[in-house]
Amino acid sequence: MLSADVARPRYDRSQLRTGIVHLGLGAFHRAHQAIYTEDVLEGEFGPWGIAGVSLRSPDTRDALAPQGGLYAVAVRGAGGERLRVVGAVTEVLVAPEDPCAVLERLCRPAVRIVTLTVTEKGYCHDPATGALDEDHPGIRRDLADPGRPGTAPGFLVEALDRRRRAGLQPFTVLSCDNLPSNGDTTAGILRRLASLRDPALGRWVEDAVACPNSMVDRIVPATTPEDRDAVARRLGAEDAWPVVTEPFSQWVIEDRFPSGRPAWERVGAELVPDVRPYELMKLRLLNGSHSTLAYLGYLAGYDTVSQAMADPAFARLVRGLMDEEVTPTLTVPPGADLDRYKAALIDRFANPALRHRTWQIAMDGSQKLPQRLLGTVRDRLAAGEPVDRLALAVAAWMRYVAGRDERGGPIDVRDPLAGRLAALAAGAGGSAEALASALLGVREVFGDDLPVTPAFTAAVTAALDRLVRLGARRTVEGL
Ligand code: CS2
Repeated sequence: MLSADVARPRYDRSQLRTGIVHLGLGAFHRAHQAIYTEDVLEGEFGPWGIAGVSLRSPDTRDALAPQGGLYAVAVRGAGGERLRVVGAVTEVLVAPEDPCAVLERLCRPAVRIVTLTVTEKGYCHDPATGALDEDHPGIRRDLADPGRPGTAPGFLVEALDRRRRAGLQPFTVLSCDNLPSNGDTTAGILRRLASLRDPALGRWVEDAVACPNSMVDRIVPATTPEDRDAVARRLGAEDAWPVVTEPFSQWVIEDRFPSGRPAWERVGAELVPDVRPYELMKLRLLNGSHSTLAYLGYLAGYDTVSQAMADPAFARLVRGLMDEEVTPTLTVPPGADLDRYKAALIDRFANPALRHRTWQIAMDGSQKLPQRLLGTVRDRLAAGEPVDRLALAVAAWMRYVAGRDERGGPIDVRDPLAGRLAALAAGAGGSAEALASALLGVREVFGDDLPVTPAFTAAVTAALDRLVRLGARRTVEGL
């Protein structure tokens, strides 16, 4: 028996039909897009059940299948915790176990939208340019054997091809990852992969498949065993994998859904003609600060974002980064109030009820830096303005991926380029200058321009030198 104060689906789940396939069924999707769809179903029932697909591990399926897809969301904020059981996920598939089943779902006429949260690296693209990485091993495999895909682009293109041949409408592809112009980027990747297979398919993808841009925002740290136990106690039932999140949630979507969509605008999503200003505001202020806190905070010995934010020197750094270096590069989105937005961000980062690990955010930096920090750097440099805090964040990433913490212990660096970054760092010996110069040469991160921009390379090298000599805490304090 569920505790009486826990909200649960009020619609008849047995009547729920799948209209959305979601690739990348992680905690973020379950605490964000699935909640909006759940709210739509509560308000006005419709054919919008979600078939979730894990592209790698069976863990989520193994947790959710015995629960019939139900799971709990714990929303933790200043006012305590609210619990809710969500019913929108109708089934969970594990792509590597059965790619044919995934393709079968993607080809159902009733499926009208495919949403994606596959993280930056799941797009198999070059992070500096946004173009498909044609040498990506997964892409090469999917080109060689398109009927058994492994990557997200491979699944989408194969399913689109089958739909085209069957005379079905394509689905709308809605990226919900923190990429710049995530819809346009996805469209370019799909078009390229499709035309490598068949120019006619490439043209059809270009003409017929809508890929709206979207900005997604909710902080959803990885669930810990303690979270699971605490949720079970409050729920009055076991949930093998609940998700824990904050009260804040935002979803801004470009309204291009030729074959229909749930009425997400009725439940708080913002449907707008142009997502770009929202996206820049979010990627640069929130995610840029997050990555800054992650690398510097980790090096300074802080396990979580809220611990780092409790250090006045770090709180000052984030405020300075946002106000002095990021804000001048932004166009204020219609109706937004940047001062309130930034104040809310500070509160969200400081939320002690969330244990968001610096190590978790530090993951995949090679895929994140371009849109979180380096776009801002380019705009600042073009305006002839200083980039001190941004350069410090980049230097902290360099110190981090070199793989040794400030006490000489190993850092578990997770990044698709980890091996190459570690080899470059090893080749640089202990010198800050050599390390900066070696890592600035990683073109997928810094492009062709930044490594030859002295104002940037000098600022990064000076910051890295301070980090190596003084450590992260004292460097941040000395800003
Ligand atoms: C974080 C994001 O892990 C990360 O890199 O910066 O997941 C962040 O929590 C979300 O984008 C918030 O919307």
